[in-house]
Amino acid sequence: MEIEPDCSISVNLASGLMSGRRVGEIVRTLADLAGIFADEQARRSMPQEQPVYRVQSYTPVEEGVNGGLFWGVTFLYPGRVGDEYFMTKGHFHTIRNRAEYYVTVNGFGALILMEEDGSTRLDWMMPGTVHYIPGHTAHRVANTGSTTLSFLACWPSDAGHDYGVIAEHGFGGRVMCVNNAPALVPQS
Ligand code: S6P
Ligand code: ZN
Repeated sequence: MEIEPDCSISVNLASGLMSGRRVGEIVRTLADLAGIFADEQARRSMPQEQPVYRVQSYTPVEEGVNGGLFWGVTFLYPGRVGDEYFMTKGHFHTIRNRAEYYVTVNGFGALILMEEDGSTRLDWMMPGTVHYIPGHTAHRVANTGSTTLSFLACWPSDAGHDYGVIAEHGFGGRVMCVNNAPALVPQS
């Protein structure tokens, strides 16, 4: 269903922060990310209410509508669980061929991309980088810097989010701090 577009939505281009009545927001804390990091014991020993990331989104049509676009921004805070950088849950799109754009606003990180056969690669993120995430590609972001990593996103309104495959099998690699630098560590 078309919802009347809201012209009072704006984005602060210096920070990525969106404002407007129709901007939705979710926060993911360490408690929400059980089973996501390699070192589950380390995650459990940290304050569970600690925010790991915050997502704002603008959804001018209903979720599932074919032909619309959604817009969002993610603020991924700096930190680590053991040697693994704070990261998003990661997902495939439910409709597998749906693509997405990410644009980095601030901070430094790694976009972890996994094909359906499990092959996994990284795109480095820094202010101004534009990332085209093709269909059939799971995506997750890790903050490898010491400041908040913020990135804009635009994706089709019927894409949907499939977190199940990632929750069960993870990605083909993890972004870990190895000798004081981020590296993609393959997972067996
Ligand atoms: C939506 C887009 C982003 C993520 C956000 C959080 O398709 O990729 O807005 O939802 O970065 O990541 P996740 O994996 O928890 O949804
Ligand atoms: Zn997505």
